[in-house]
Amino acid sequence: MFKNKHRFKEMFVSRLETMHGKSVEEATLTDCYATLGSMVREQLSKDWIRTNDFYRDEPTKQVYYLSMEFLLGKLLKTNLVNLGIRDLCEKGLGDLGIDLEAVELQEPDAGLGNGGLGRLAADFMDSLASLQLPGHGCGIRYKYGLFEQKIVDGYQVEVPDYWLREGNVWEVRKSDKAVEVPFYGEVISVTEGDRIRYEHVNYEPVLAVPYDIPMVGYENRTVNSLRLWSAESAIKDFDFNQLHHKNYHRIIEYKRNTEAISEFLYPDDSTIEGKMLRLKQQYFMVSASLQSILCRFKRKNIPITDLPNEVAIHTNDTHPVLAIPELMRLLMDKEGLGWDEAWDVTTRTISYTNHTIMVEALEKWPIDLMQPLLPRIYMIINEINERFCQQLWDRHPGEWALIERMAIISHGYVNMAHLAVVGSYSVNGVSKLHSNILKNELLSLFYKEEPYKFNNKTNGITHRRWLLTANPLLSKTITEAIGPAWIESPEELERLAKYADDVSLQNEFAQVKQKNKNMLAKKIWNDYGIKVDPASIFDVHIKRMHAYKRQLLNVFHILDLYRVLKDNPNLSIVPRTFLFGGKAAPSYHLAKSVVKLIHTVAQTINSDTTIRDQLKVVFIPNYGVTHSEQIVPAADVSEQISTASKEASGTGNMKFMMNGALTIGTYDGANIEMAEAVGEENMFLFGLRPDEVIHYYEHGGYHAREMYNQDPRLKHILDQLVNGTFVKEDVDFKSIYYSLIDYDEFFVLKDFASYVDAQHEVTRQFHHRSEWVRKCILNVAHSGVFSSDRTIQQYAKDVWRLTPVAKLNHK
Ligand code: B1H
Repeated sequence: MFKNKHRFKEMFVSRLETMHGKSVEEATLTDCYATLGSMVREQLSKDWIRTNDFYRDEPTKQVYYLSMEFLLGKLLKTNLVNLGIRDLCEKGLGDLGIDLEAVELQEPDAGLGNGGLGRLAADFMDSLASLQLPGHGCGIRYKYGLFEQKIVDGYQVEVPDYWLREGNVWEVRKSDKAVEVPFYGEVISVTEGDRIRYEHVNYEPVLAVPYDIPMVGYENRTVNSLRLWSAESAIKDFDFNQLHHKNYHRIIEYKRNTEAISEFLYPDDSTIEGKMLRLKQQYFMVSASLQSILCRFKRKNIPITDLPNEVAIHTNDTHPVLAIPELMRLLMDKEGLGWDEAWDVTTRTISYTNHTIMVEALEKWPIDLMQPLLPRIYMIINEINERFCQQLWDRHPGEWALIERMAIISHGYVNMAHLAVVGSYSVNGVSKLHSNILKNELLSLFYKEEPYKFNNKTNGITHRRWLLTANPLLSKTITEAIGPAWIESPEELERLAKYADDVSLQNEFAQVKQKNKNMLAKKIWNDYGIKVDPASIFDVHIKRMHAYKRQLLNVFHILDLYRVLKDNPNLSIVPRTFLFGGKAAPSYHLAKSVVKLIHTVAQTINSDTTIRDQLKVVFIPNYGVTHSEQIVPAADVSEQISTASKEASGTGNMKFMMNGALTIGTYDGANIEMAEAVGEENMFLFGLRPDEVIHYYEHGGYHAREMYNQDPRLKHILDQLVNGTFVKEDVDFKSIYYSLIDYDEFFVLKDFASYVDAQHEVTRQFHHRSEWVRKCILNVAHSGVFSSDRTIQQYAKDVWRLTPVAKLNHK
């Protein structure tokens, strides 16, 4: 269909006419987007069907990646790139006077995720398809994605993100594959010979309707699927008689409650509130996915006990861990297996990744909530717990305290991480440090019992989206230097290392960075009316707003620099532009006041002419995937400054590294492995080490107020928060002030001096252009190992035991 430009143009014009009744001259960019999108969908559909047929007919093990979040961003551009037709389309549209890039930007971001965990799932989908692995995503088709962040007077205001308003060209509704998910009701037992079978009766059914989205591999004709479930009323023919009947209100209420299940993404990163709706969402996704997985498996007509050889089910954090009792339910109640057989199958099928050690993010569901909503599931969890505790008792007779600490159910709560570890065959963390913390701290008791379950899979990012597509200029420079092999095999980027001292490559790199910075500066001017100096250091801190990610530490450094400039009016420094972006959870007041603080500081600094534009502070509102793609290629400095031990891995850190920014960061998450790969001398590491942080948490000994009293810089900064400097209108920053002075849980004051020193070093080194660019090149060169292709290959081999499906590759 897209064989040549001429044919493409003809098709585009005719499709535009039939779809929108418009000529090219009259068409809006949105019309062009819808037209091109539908052409691309059509183009890939044959390969999609072929891939599906292959998976159905051939004996290939499939993996299903269950995740409550898939932060997909936009798909048109990556699909064009992966299909290898972007150049052709760009030229064809160019002839018609249409700018492809502008068309691509019309697509709304699919923001079905909060942050790193959801974006990781999306990157994994890309790697699975690009590596020709039979892997599919299962999630929820939220009607509203993560809220849109508006900034009003410097405050975050949340607005619903109705991303489906104009429809979604990538999805295919599969009504015939809908399944029913049961809620509430009772469980009865039925005796059948010498066996008791349980039946869930009088339940409230919810219809789960799948919408499939193609996941296109890179130039390999493999198209996997992401199946997103939408909740609908299961009352098939709406009985109009009921309208006049007393059930009317109940029906309306049922319909409303049902549809609410897939209405909103839970807008929280790293905190869990015991919300009924969230639990409903989790079970809805898990039950629908497992029913559909089993249905597909059963078409193969092999014994159900072979499931673990044919299917791997991965749970992205504990959010889908109800998959364990749900699989037990289906195997026992629907397939007729006994407990032991069902448990054997389940614990050989399900694997689990932990993504955080933050206590508030470790899911615990009150029994009072779970039992009435999911009576059969709760019953099964209870039985799993009984048997597990019995087993512990046999191994450690009399050790009540130990058993209590490890129990799945205790003090009225179901501990989902414990259920996850007990019910799966593999438990992994997302960086070496994080996996070690799981083994030695958070899950140490479980590690002692079953050490063989534990492993590490350091996160990765898809270099196709984050380098090849997001940074075409750098990609071209790299390919000119070392050839195109890195696109298929990102570890080949390593070959750049030997040219790091090459002056002409350094110049190329520097020019590319400068062009990307110019583009971003222009965009900031167009979108926000702020003038930033493209020659200044672009120092970027973009991620969710959270105390442990320490946006505050960055702000404190800015305030310190500002003071130095005010105290020395003639001082000239390397100008800096500080860029922030990130959403705060709507109920997270401290994070929201940090958003306000950044705006307040930005306003003060940006409007102060006495510092001669040497500092600028910009907050990018509504930060998401698309912003990230525009900002990362233009960054000089990447801020990865979480409190050591708190950021499980981070993935933004890898994106910056791959795009030639230098990292200022702590010894946390994957930063440590980045340093191993590129060498500490090519990063700016500072601050407490993870073991020091853990030691302070366990033994005390850090007194924030002393730091405040000892370091006049800190005293000056903190006082400004409450002494009137920033107290205008109704704001003051008392809550921030006291959160630091009284406790400083995340060691902001403790790490301040070390951070400022590291920042001085950044400034000093930025002066030495050649040396700086050399380091940028080395960072890119050693970033290949952080491709999600490497991560997915490790999961495929060690956890899921999959083999690639090379047969699909008939070009
Ligand atoms: C990560 C979450 C998370 N860890 C609860 N945990 C959520 C927890 O809606 N909720 O309730 C949502 C998300 N997200 C992140 O996962 C880690 O903080 C990052 O360090 C890591 O890179 C990322 C991917 O592994």
